[in-house]
Amino acid sequence: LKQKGCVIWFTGLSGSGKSTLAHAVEEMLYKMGHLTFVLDGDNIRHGLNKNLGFSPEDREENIRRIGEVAKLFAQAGVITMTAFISPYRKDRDNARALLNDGEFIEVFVKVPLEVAEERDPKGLYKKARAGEIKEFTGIDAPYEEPLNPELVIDTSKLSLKDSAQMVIDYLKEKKII
Ligand code: GGZ
Repeated sequence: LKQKGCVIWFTGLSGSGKSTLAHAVEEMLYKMGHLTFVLDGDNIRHGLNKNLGFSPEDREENIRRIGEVAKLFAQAGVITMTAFISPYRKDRDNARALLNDGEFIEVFVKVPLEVAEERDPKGLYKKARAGEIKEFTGIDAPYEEPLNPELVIDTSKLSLKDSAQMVIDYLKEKKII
């Protein structure tokens, strides 16, 4: 195999750029000949987890299942990227505990709430502020910042290309690719 199976776990607010960044990393890795897969809302929350909402319990179960699926992909030798808010530290730590040391790379996609809210690509922050969506992360639901992430990437300061390159450099440094 050209790469070591691993999980790159992107975490951050809605609108932080997790999914965009994961897909940019995927494109770079693809060009280098590596096998990758991105798990995100499009393929998980609309499928395997379509019976789950956004209560604390449902978010916990969402992340638990994603952790288990990501582990299977990693065992198959795939560079697996997950792009979910994953707001609870405990849930992210549980996902980490499923993998061997060095195989779980937590990437905090850090932007100020004001920046995410300003981007508001789907108009969800606006709805949350208007009280039309309850328990919205960052507004009336918590986001617990990672304490010891492998990487912190501020997408309000770095370009998409430079952000993706940070992940690629990390994978090279750790001899995953
Ligand atoms: C947060 C919500 C909510 C609430 C719907 N809180 O910008 P998006 O649209 O595409 O990203 C958000 C996505 C979050 O799903 P996750 O599976 O990543 O969340 S978690 O890890 O917490 O389980 C947003 C949309 O779903 N969305 N309602 N109340 N985000």
